[in-house]
Amino acid sequence: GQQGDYTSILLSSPAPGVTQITLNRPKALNALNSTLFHELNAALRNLSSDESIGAVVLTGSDKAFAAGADIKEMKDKQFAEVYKGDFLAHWTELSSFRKPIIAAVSGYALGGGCELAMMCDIILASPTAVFGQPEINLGVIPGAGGTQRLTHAIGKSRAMELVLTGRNFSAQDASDWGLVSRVVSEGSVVDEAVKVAGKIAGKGKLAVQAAKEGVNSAYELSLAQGLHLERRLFHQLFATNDQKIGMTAFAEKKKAEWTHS
Ligand code: CO8
Repeated sequence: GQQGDYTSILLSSPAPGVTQITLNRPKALNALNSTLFHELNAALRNLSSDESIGAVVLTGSDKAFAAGADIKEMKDKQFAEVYKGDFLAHWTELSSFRKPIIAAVSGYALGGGCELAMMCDIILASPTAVFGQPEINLGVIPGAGGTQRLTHAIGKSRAMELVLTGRNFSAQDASDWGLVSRVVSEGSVVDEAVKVAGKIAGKGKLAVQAAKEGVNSAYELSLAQGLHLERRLFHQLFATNDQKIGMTAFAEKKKAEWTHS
């Protein structure tokens, strides 16, 4: 079944078209080690090709989304090994996942945990969420997007202060600064994320994929290039059945029955 032989993640189906991935190393506050990442990547690869899945929720426990990369696993690594093996490169595979993925963050999202949340498309936070890039306290720097995605999300001065001091920041700060889309009531973050994922899973998958590609390109391209790509994606959707289905349903005051084609 879906669960496969995973030991560090749990898979569940909380709503039609939605898979929930729960990071599950409770004794290590979901510290991200290589087993966990191999399992996460394998699960995402399976979900990519699963036509029935429209969106994914990624979460941890009440206490920790993830307390960062596994410090014990990496503490004795040598330069030659990490450089030759491009340590962490495969840890960012999630950022090329084409379906929407929503991080539901409770508790600690530190270091690689914060970076993992930032690789997701939407972050919802519990009031208990604690974010931070504490790598400076370990003699290193963020290695999976913390100097880049955080800066894009919250601006240079804030990102610089956080990365240089390594101090944590609250769910409210994360919300005020636009890192997360909202703070939900305590205990409801997974339910809220599943609701959002379920809503997305009910849309036409081609339009969803194009929308995600368009928004993501805003981080990569100039405004002119981004607007050009957006227009092309928009035009391309007129080659799909779902565009005819959606617009005809509107005109006939019916509910669109997407064919994802
Ligand atoms: N790595 C390994 N083990 C960890 C980690 C971690 N990051 N975090 C917690 N643990 C372990 C603890 O060692 C402890 O194990 P044990 O019971 O065997 O002693 C167990 O989890 C419980 O932790 P604590 O007893 O420390 O729990 P507290 O409630 O007292 O404290 C904290 C919680 C504040 C979160 C604390 O555990 C902490 O500071 N953790 C480390 C946070 C950190 O520095 N994270 C950054 C790591 S570096 C990093 O992420 C580099 C990014 C690389 C890219 C990643 C790609 C996505």
